[in-house]
Amino acid sequence: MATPLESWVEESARLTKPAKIVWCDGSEAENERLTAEMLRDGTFIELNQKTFPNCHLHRSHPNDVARTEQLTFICTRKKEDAGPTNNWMAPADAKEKVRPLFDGSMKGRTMYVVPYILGPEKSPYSKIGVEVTDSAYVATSMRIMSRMGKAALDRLGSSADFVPGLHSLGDLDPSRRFIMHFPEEKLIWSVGSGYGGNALLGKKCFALRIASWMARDQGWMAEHMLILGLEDPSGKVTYMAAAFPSACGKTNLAMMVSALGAQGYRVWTVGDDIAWMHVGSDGMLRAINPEAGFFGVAPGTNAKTNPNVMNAANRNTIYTNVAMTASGEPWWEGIDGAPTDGLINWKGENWTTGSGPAAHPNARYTVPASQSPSLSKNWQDPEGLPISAFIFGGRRARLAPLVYESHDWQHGVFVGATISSETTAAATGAVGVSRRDPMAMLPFCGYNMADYFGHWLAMGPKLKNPPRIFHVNWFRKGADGKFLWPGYGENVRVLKWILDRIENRAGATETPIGCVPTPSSLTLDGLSISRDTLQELLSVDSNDWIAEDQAVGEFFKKFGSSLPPAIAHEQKALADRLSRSTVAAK
Ligand code: GTP
Ligand code: SPV
Ligand code: MN
Repeated sequence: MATPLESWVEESARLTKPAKIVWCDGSEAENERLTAEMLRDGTFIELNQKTFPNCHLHRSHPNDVARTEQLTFICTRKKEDAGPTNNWMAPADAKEKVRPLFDGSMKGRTMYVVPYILGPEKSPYSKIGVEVTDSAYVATSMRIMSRMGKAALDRLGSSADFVPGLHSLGDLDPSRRFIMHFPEEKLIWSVGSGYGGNALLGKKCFALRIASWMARDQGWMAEHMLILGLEDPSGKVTYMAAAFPSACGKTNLAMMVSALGAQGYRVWTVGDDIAWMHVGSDGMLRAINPEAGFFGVAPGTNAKTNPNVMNAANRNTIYTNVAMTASGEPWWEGIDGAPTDGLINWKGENWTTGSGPAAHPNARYTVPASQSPSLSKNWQDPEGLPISAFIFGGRRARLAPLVYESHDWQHGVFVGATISSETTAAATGAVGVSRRDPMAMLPFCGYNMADYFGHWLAMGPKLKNPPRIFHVNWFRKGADGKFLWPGYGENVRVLKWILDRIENRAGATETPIGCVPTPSSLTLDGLSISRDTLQELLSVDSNDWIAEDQAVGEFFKKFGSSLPPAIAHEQKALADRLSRSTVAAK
């Protein structure tokens, strides 16, 4: 008898009508074969194999270079279950709309069956997905980003406990592009895009949108968070998880080379984008990284900002939409070294000064986590690692101080729910526009965000030692329009302050929004930063925050009566603290 997986693959093939079906085993030989095929048909361009062994360049269609949030839907029977921040379609309507786009979409092409495990192979918290796709680029990318192939099939056996994801490139026309999620039946349909989070279905579609739904039902958390370990001079490692919106610094923070290395503070990478967290038997929140690779933003990456990735992405790496030098090496804006003669831009054209960016601003590398020198030796701990702090943040040119600590769990949830950030090139649409992005999950929460806030509120009391909750902002700008804080490896100074708060040895000033470092509580040795700049970085202007809190109140109105009262209460309490502080100042 056919297994549930075999039946679903057969059904998918009846719909998409591929010329042949290949079951991926994840082996080296298979990867070599797919790579050779892609080099032949132009999907892959060979990079310099002497300096970048087994590295390849993929150029996606110019209209398909980032996630497309306006074409991404949560398809639940009831509209309120998707909530006011998601695009919604009824499941039957969604299938009726999209089925014709899959009908015969793989004619004359190969269908790859890509089984994968999200999470460490032996972890009880890991889950299985199977993506069926007509893109060899997707299949080879999934091999880097997840535990793909035989291990997943072995773990699945004849069980029906997997999340099926049907993917086809279609004709790449955005008017026929849909990324559909059916959380009630744990199913994903994606057509018309070959790019990143639209097409690697284990990433945003499963590990965040479908998983967040499962997590709410099952009492755990699926979050858009990096996981890092901060080692102190005694060798003790404290784990922290941080949620920043897309292209706001997660990969860089998780992989940083600490500016306080000489003093014994080091950062170890556990994950750079997604955290799955369960209540451990010890009452700690325990995090696993569902992924096995980094799909990171290339522009801005260099030997100063992220030396670990520069040392990791020089072999066995897929580059997408970067530029290429005359000697066949990858190049992007912000890499070490100026553009050289003969540079080819991300579209494959000769680049000239003034012809726009050579690499697409959302160009990416796909690199195995195992290649990073910063990888934690515990990164595959099956029980997950205990999280002592949550850090929220975003790009805020004004207003938000370098770092502050919330008063307690409920206040911290409010702080996360009010994240605001300027939009980036990670999604199509205008860049640099401020928007609310609660917990950095606005594009990734698979259910009603008001219920999601409720789930967060409910998780704290289940923990003996809930993580302390902080907010950071690396992106505050001065009057000259320049960043006030150097960022990158210097961010360890903020992580150290967070650690010192957890261990009750760092000073802080109470403000209406939370606790801000006293200037002397930050370790600034070896950093040249003026007193004035530091003051500006740490300042909290109550009048500006009054306007901010009102805007927050407006944002929450969209959830109507489903907004948890505790969140509304926090918004009001902040207003009261702010108005008291402005009265006191007069
Ligand atoms: P996604 O993969 O889209 O989720 O992005 P991410 O959150 O992992 O962001 P990433 O670390 O890739 O950084 C995105 C951009 O922000 C890059 O161009 C970085 O160079 C830049 N960036 C990261 N950290 C800092 C920082 O501390 N300061 C400044 N000024 N820029 C930063
Ligand atoms: C993000 O946009 O948050 C990413 C890139 O991590 S993608 O996988 O394309 O969603
Ligand atoms: Mn991300």
